[in-house]
Amino acid sequence: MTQTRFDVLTIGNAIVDIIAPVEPGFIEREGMKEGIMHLIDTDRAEDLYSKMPLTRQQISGGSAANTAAGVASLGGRAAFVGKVADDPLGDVFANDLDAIGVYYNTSRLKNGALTARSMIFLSEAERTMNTYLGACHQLTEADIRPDEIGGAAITYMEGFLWDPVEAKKAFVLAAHYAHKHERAAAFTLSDPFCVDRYRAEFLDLIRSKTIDYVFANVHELKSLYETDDLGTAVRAIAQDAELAAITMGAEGAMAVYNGEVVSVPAFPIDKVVDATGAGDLFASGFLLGMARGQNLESALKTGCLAASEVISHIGARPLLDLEDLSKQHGLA
Ligand code: GMP
Repeated sequence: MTQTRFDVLTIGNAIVDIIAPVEPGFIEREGMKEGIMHLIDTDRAEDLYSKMPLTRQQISGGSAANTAAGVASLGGRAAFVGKVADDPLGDVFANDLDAIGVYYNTSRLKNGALTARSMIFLSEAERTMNTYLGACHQLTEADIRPDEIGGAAITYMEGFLWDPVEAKKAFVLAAHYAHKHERAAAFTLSDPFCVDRYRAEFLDLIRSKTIDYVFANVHELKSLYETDDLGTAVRAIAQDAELAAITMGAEGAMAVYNGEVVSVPAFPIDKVVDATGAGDLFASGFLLGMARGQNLESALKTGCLAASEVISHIGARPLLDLEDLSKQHGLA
């Protein structure tokens, strides 16, 4: 094996979150259901965007992109593959990755679809999301470069990529390139509903060893094996996967590797301000630990520490330098 160029390369939906508070009545007047995620088309996306107050905050998101940002903040060499358009929000997305030191070189989409955005309206009690997927759903095999994947110790992908047919092919091709270069391929189950849509295919990816490392929270894992009992689900994934990393919210996280099970508690924090990104940042720490050959316990602890930072504030990207934070806790 040659030397690696990246510790972790992630592939996923490239989305910008646009967050703004709205006055009472706005949600209802616009025909939205408060607290719910609505999928919207181009016209609706442009209309709603124009109605957002100028005080809106634009923060790049996307699950796998958040993970790459976390790896870079921890001091790792990170890369991201995902599709944005040649438009202002595409610039926001690329600039945010550049600013944190994530390598990002996917060609921009030029056929008219806009960069994906999730407009998040904050009312008194709820976050109401309106997500337009646009360009991010047009990732194809042509975006998967053997030299980039082959240069990454671990390639980590979102289960969400199974929604668009072309992205699914890109996912499988990336796993193939990773193995061709004797690297590891990992994926996250992403969401319990996503697991529901693709259960048989996800199990096949794991059992056929297309994927080496599986990331899941307890809801996703139980959904995969259609059981309410976590122990049953953990025994099943231990049989099927070489390595599984399972997040358990306030209970911490667990890794199962060749029959060995290691658990660590959650990193204590005063208050969970916004749980968005917890799983993404856990993955950053755990993946970087594995890429650097740390033991399971250290990798899990780095994951929990990174997660604790991102849930202490609004937004799914770290605000503190996670490398400094991990040094302070004796983990770097
Ligand atoms: O959900 C991913 C990770 O985020 C978990 O493994 C924990 O490390 C962390 N996490 C999630 N929810 C909580 C919580 O309520 N409290 C704390 N301290 N950590 C959490």
